[in-house]
Amino acid sequence: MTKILVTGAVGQIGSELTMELRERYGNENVVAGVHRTQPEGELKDSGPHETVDCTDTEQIKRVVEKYNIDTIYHLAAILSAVAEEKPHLAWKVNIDGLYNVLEVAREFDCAVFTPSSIGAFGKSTPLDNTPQDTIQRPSTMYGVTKVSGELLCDYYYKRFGVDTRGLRYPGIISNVTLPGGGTTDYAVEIYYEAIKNGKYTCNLKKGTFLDMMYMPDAIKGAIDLMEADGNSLTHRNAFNVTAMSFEPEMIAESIKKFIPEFTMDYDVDPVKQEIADSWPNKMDDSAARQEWGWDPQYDLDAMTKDMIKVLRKRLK
Ligand code: AKB
Repeated sequence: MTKILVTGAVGQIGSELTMELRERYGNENVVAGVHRTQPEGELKDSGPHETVDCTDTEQIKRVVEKYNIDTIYHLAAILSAVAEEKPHLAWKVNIDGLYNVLEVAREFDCAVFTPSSIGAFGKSTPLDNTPQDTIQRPSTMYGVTKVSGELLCDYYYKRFGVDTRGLRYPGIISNVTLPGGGTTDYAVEIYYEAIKNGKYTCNLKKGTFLDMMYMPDAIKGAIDLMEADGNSLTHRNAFNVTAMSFEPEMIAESIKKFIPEFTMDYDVDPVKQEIADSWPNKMDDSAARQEWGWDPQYDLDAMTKDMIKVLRKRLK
């Protein structure tokens, strides 16, 4: 019987992933690991939750033992823009936290899913059609922690046999929980502002292409990878995955198809712009497609249509 712990369960990905895992594996078999923010609503009521600060090994161990956990989706992390503001905290959470999770996984024989990111690349990486295996010399603390995390997970698999797996996520767009402190957050905020005010001020400049993905694909990707036959995986911990690549004008145009009066202007955040400029324009995700069948369902217009439909109902 699969028994799952999700760390960072109230975060942008965690809140939706936890609910999907409960749907598939049974509510009582999926523990929401929460830290400062408490779960609310369905997330709180549908299954167990426990305090899990990933920087505290004993807390992770206690929950893994209590629920007989065999799989950990380790989503607790500091995102790119906050990591530049608080590099020491980013190291502590993203690296020490991951190390603690891997150590507990080694002791209790758990499989571990860890998200990496387009942030694991840097300016010397080929930015177009970024290969699966390529130069990774990021210049941000977030990137440093993501590359180190990929390598640490590879090491735990090779050295200790821990079943580690992971995806290099692009910007994730969702309508349940807002992201916090990422460079790609504009692509979520723009939908909320389009519905609420009919306009948006973008903090990345025109022409900034980045990979993106709608949340249902992000969640399906994580679960499909964890359910894949391990023997077919060569790149266990850092699969490039993308569903679309766009720049701000393109998402604005997509929104205008549904809200014709929508307008956008720019007020560039230099820190976020510098981070975005060091990330790929578009990754090559053929390894994920070949090794475990990655096949995203949403393109930009399909995502926009769904985002607007859901947010219109909720925000009006
Ligand atoms: C961020 O912008 O920090 C994240 C990411 C792409 O890893 N959304």
